[in-house]
Amino acid sequence: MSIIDEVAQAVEQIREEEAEALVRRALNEGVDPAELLNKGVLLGMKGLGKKFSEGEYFLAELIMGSTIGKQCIDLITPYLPSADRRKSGVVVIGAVKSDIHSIGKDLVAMQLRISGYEVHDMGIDVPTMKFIEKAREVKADIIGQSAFLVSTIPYTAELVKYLNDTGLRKNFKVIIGGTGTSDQYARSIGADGWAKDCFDAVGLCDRLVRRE
Ligand code: B12
Repeated sequence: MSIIDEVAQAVEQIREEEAEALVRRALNEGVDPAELLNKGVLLGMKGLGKKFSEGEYFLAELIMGSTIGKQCIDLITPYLPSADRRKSGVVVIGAVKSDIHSIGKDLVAMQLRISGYEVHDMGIDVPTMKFIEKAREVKADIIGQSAFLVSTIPYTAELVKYLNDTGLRKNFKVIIGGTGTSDQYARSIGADGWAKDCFDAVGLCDRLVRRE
C-alpha cells in the first residue's frame, strides 16, 4: 500500500496522530502534495462521509474525522504550487444560509487564490442577499456558493432568482459546488457552472472569466 493510501485510510479510520505523521512523512519524502491531498486526505474524508451515511459512524466521529482531515489539509497547504499569475478575476465565495460545511469551500478559495484570483470568502451560513451585496461592493466577476444539505441546496437557486429579479444577473457569473449538487442541477437553476473539486473550480472560473 502506498503512503497516500495509508493517509486515506488513517483519515477514514479517525487515527489522528498516525494521519498527521504520515502526511508529514509523505511531504518529507517529496510526495506530490496535490496527489497527497486528493487521493489521500480527500479520499479519506469521502470514506468518512460514506461510513456516516451508512450508519457506521455517528456525528461525533464525523466531527473528529473532519477535524483530522482539516489538520492534514493545513499541513499540505504550504506545499501546494502557487501560480505566479496576474490577477485573474474577483470571486465572492461562501457557504449558503444554514450550511456550515466549510472545508471544501476553503479549499476552493485557496486554489483560486494561488491561481491569481482575488477571493472574498464570506464564510459559512451566508444569507443570499449578503452574497449579492458583497459582489456589488467588490465588483466581483463570479459568485461561488457551496451547499451540502437537501435543505440548503435550494438557496443556490434563490441567488439566481434574486439576481434575475433585480436585473443584476448579467453582472455576475454564478457557480456552485458541494456534495449533493451536480452539473445538471447547476444548469437546472440557471447557474453558469459547477465543479466537482477545487482544481476543476479553477478551470471553470478561468473559462468563465475569459469567456472561453
Ligand atoms: C465534514 C462533514 C461535516 C462537518 C463539517 C465541518 C466543516 N468545518 O466543514 C460537520 C461535522 C460539522 C458536519 C455537519 C453536518 N453534516 Co456533514 N458532512 C461532512 C462530510 C463527511 C464531508 C464534507 C467535506 O468536508 N468533504 C471534504 C471536502 C474537501 O470536499 P467537498 O466538501 O465535497 O468539497 C469539494 C467539492 O465539493 C468542491 N466544492 C465545494 N464547495 C464548492 C463551491 C464552489 C463554488 C465550487 C465550484 C466547488 C465547490 O470543491 C471542494 C474541494 O475539492 C460530508 C460527506 C460528503 N461526502 O460530502 C457530510 C454531509 C455533507 N453532511 C451531512 C449532514 C446530514 C450533516 C448534518 C445535518 C449532520 C447532523 N445531523 O447534524 C450537519 C449539518 C450542519 C449544517 N447546518 O450545515 C450529509 C448531507 C446529507 C444531505 N444530502 O442533506 C453528508 C452528505 C453526509 C452523509 N452522507 O449523510 N458535516
